[in-house]
Amino acid sequence: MSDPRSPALRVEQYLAETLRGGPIHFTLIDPDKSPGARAAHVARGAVELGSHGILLGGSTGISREVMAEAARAVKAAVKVPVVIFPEGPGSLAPGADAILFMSLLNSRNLDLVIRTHARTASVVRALRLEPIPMGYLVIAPGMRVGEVGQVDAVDREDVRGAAGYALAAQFLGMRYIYLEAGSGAPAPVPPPMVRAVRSAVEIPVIVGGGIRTGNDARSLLDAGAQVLVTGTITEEEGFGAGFRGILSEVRRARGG
Ligand code: 1GP
Repeated sequence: MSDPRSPALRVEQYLAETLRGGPIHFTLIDPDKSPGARAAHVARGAVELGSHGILLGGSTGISREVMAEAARAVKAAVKVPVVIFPEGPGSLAPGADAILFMSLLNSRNLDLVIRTHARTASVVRALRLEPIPMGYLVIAPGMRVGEVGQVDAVDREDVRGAAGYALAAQFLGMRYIYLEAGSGAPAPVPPPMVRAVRSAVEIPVIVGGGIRTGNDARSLLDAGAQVLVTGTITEEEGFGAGFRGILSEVRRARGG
């Protein structure tokens, strides 16, 4: 019998298998802006257009009730994984498949590096959320997460610095590295930085923040990004040309 404390790595298995076919896309939904049924509607539309998973999170001070309601509604609407992108302990809620169990690598606040994790790991287990070990690295400008996260943002030209963080994350056992320019950033993480990080590590490279067009997506995919995350575009423009262009570049990179 399997150990109930160690649920199968269902989402990680899905990610590994899907990534074997090429890069993938995740849609970030903020349950504060798109609660319950609205979140389900966005998720359904995104998945129909080819998104491979749903992240829930992204605002400040999200409540457990709002997160739980969104998780339940989105789970009922789509078959792809539903993963909590935590903003703090309030984001820990039942109903999702997994949680990005992430250390904010370049924060000056130890709570965001490890201390909150120590306080909440048992809650993650009790909620039966699959923890996905991830290094989270904020690149300038960083936007709101850069401020709230009290980061020393990595300069956009500092490709060696970013690669160093990523390799350290891998050596510490983290299984993904997320390069974050910040939600709503005027430009995504620079492709040369993505290229340097991708060639420095074996773990999958997730890139998010400021991806608004098919061209943005293409540059990042050409540089080696394996997971693209977008949020603002669907909030501001719905499923228009921008979102469709991004998904079509992901499909093209997968050879489809
Ligand atoms: C936030 O990187 C994501 O963590 C999404 O950013 O809202 O700019 O798409 P956008």
